[in-house]
Amino acid sequence: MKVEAYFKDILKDRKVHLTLLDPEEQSPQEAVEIAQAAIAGGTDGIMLGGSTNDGSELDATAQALQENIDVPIVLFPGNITGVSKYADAIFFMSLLNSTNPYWIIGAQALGAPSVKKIGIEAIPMGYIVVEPGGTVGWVGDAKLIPRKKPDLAAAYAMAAEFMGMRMFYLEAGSGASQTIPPEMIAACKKYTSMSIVVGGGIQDGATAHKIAAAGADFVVTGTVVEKCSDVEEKIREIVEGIHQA
Ligand code: 1GP
Repeated sequence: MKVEAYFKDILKDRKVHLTLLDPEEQSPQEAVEIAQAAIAGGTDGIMLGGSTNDGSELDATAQALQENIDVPIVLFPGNITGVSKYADAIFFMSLLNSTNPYWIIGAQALGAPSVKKIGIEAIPMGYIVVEPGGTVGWVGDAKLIPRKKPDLAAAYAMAAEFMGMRMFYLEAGSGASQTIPPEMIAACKKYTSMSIVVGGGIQDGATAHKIAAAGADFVVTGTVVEKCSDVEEKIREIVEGIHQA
């Protein structure tokens, strides 16, 4: 089954948790160990990417994961170097609130031929960066959506849906001190029928629950597994919070 259909199938019953790994943060073998622990804790898929990516590290990590895990591996590209033939799919994203056309469509055009060539599934996704925004906000020249303006986020979501995108990612920035506000998630959910993805700064089950209860279909965590000693237990706590929503 294709990855998007696989996730849609899960969404009929419950919400989805994805674990984000940055190939630059650990060796391929360590990435496999973290992924296996996260899967044991209940994660539904592994996202691979970062704001600064080296293509060879990405390939090595994606290949090691493909040989050792069964859940979908989805690329989360930070630039044109974020493509690998060892993944199952790619979130083909446009940073809609960037002020720089490179991040809205330039990198996508440059990367599209390699996506076509390797033939992996491309899942169209609108992506916006909200305050505080972190590294991706800076790198992506984002005009950060103010936290107190849920309607602005919803306007971007509606535009993304009208342009044919099927997923919409609200990003607070990796390691953000504040997560996406629940009212903003609820507004995007209310005005569109896309799958809403939320990430940035989610570190515990209670927060994950709040995010999912507000309307997120996908909850993404990354940094938390880099910091904790028991990945399986931490992911289980987060996944339980999401499933209860
Ligand atoms: C970053 O939204 C993701 O793109 C995950 O953020 O690393 O804070 O979990 P964290």
